[in-house]
Amino acid sequence: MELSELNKKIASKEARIAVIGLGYVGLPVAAMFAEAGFDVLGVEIKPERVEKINAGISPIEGDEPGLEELLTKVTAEKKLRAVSDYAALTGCDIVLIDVETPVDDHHTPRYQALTAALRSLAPVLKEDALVIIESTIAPGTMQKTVLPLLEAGSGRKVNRGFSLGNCPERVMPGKLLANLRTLSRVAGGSSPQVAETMTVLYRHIVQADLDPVDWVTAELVKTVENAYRDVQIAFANEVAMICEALGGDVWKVRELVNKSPYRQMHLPGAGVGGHCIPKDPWLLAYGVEGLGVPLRMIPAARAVNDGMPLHLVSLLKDALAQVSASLEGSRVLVMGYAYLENSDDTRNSPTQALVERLEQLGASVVVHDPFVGEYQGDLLAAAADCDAAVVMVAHTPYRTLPLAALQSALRRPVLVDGRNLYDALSLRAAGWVYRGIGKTTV
Ligand code: SAJ
Repeated sequence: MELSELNKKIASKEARIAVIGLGYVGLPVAAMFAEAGFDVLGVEIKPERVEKINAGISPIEGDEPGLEELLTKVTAEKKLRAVSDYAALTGCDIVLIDVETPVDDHHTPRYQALTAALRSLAPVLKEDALVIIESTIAPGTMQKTVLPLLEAGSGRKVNRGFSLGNCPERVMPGKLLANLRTLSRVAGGSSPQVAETMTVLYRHIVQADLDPVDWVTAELVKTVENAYRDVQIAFANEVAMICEALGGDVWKVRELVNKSPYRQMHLPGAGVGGHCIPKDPWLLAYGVEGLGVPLRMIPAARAVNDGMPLHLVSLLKDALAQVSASLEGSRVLVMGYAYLENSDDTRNSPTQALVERLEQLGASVVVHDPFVGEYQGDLLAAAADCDAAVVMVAHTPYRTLPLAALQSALRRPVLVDGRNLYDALSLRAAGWVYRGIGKTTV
């Protein structure tokens, strides 16, 4: 089928779409194409997820406005069906791949899920089908990893026997459907014509700009935009260190700096977690590995941000010393395990590094988080027998805490504030030994 044929089938919605990997990205994408009127086949390796999805139940935790209702609708209309078997893909004209692309402890991409999906897909890939990688990948991955696997496995050549593209997404937990609908996307095609066809396809679910590009540009846009954010946050964290050393208040400094036009200093904090920001800078760096590009800022920003939980430990040590106590043998109440405020998502949580360091130094830890199941419960009860409290996440319930009650519940009036939730002066006036990221210690 020529591209013109495929374009017609997309326009008439006869094109059969498959989505491999029904997670945070794949599931809403599959549901949205089904809602747009396409027959969509979801391929998912976890049988329990297949079962839930076919029953119209979303397996995604956390509050995702509209997703469950949409899923119920499109599965009831038989527009979306989930399976585990790749054989069903033989009839699909378009295949989207949304599998995980993590990096390991050495910051090297782990493409096992991606290569496994490609190896399973290639032999059953329909003649002239369009394959689109939506997962975030290092620049160069389309050319060096994806293309060879598909050509070898299908016995066909790109732009002759099949088309290929990269279309990264910009989802965020809690806004999956909204972000997919309203944020622009780049469509990186194996040829300009393929890129155009991709924009025709995505126009059915995306209301924002769809920019046809080559696939290296698509790989770069996604990894660069998140590396950019990581560097911006690291800069704010480094300024916080400067303010602590000089007796300043980084939050005041940031507020006044941002009054200057074209300045947008980010928020310092207890660390950078989540499924994107800690990972994507390393994918970008991997794209130029061995090419002699002297990367200094991107790895340094990662080191600064990964160091913030450890900096909180040193602030806590300093505060405990002020009440003649030490970390060794202390019991610490850690407030917040999610990576983001008012979320239950704990992926790459900065709190993990804090807990590990505290335990290495001989402290015991009680974790509390109003949004994460295993850490929910009465905060004041959790505070009993603790010598200090450390705030890691700016959850709204923590902003309105009865601080006098917390102080009475703790054995010592020590509080370390990783997210600028409290005012230093008023806490100190109320008898707290208070430390805050980017704030003077006296
Ligand atoms: N953080 C800071 N200071 C800041 C901003 C964030 O310390 O100024 C920390 C957060 O506490 C969190 C981590 O960084 O631990 C990540 O926060 P985030 O707001 O970037 O949230 P994410 O990880 O969900 O980022 C996603 C990304 N979107 C995609 O990759 C598609 C990111 O590019 C977006 O900018 C962000 O959502 C958003 O704000 O939409």
